[in-house]
Amino acid sequence: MSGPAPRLTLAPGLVHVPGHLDRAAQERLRDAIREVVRAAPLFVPRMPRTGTPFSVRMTNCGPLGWVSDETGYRYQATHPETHAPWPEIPELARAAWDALADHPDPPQACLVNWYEPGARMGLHQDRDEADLSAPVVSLSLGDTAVFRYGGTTRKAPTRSIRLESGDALVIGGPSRLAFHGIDRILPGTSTLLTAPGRINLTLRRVGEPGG
Ligand code: MD6
Ligand code: FE
Repeated sequence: MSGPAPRLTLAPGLVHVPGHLDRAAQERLRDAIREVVRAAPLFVPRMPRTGTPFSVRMTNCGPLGWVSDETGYRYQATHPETHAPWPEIPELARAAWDALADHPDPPQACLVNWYEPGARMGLHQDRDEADLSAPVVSLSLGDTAVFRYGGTTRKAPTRSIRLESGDALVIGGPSRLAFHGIDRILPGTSTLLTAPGRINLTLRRVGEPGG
């Protein structure tokens, strides 16, 4: 293992850690996510009210998982289709939280997003968590993504960076409610996965602080 990767502060509380996971760790985490997907198959989330499908497919691990359908966004303890409890958060993802979150409690939810080439994620805030004192820690595997971020209002100017396989991103502190999204995936930029595409993990605290 190499030493800790440099941390680039993009805005107060918004920190990019290129190469947080080396190649061996990426391979182990990829294999662990394959097991998660075997236990909790990817599903297609739908927009509240309209039911428009997302272009990413999702699953979760950890005590709680984030789901979205016509009735709204929420965290729940079971898979929306199999109704089984979510599998455990892989050790390496837990370790990334411990290294980067600067929070005393473990993550309660780990959302797994699968992007095929052409998939994207519109500009949004992560605000379905009652505990906004904890950051969201994100890990990227596979093809590079163009990640866009702005301020805490939709009107604030935005910038973009590339998130490569093994990179971590922390959204916390004054940036916890910053708007962000994925403009596109750059197919063929990584050899980690057998299919072109990208996996993103986001680790979160969900409950009330101290709850
Ligand atoms: C993605 N990530 O990287 C989408 N949210 O595919 C997110 O929406 C995200 O990377 C909160 C914190 C970090 C993130
Ligand atoms: Fe997000």
